[in-house]
Amino acid sequence: MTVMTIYEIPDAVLREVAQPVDAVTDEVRTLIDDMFETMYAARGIGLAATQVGVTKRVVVIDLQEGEDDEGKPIRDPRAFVNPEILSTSDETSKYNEGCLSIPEQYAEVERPARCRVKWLDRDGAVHEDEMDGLLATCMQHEIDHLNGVLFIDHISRLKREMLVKKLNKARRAA
Ligand code: GNR
Ligand code: NI
Repeated sequence: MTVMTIYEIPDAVLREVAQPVDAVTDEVRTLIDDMFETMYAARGIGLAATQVGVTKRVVVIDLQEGEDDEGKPIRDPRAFVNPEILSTSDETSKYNEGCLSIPEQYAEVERPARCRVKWLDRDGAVHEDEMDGLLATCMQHEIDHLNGVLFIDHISRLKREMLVKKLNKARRAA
């Protein structure tokens, strides 16, 4: 198990379109395990392979809701290989999004409130499900990464420029 490097803007890898996985092999399962370790270490709720510099269509999500009696997070790791949005609702919802590739910057993003998604699990089995709430938002955010799209592409140019300036200022101060 390895904590991988998370690439941040303006790294060019974040703008690449990821390639579909043709078979869920042990190599893909190792990537999934390393992505979970990386995501938990960074305290994120989702991670796309693109963010760790691997341009394959692999996503991990754990909404990390709740903790046990000892205060440890109750884990619900979910892996998605070749995730595909089949349809989206007309109804939208707004969520204050963040991204591990744009550290500590947040902005309200409007997206479809629900989406129907098809994917392969870590054993290569096909699944299809209707997602809503934070899971729907996070899945759309992660599939965007696989297509080289970031949440800041969904906000106004003025807000984007302000956010990037804030990030660069925080980086200079660090
Ligand atoms: O940790 C994350 N939180 C988050 C909050 C709202 C909407 C999407 C996300 S995903 C993000 C981790 C990340 O960058 N995934 O690509
Ligand atoms: Ni992100």
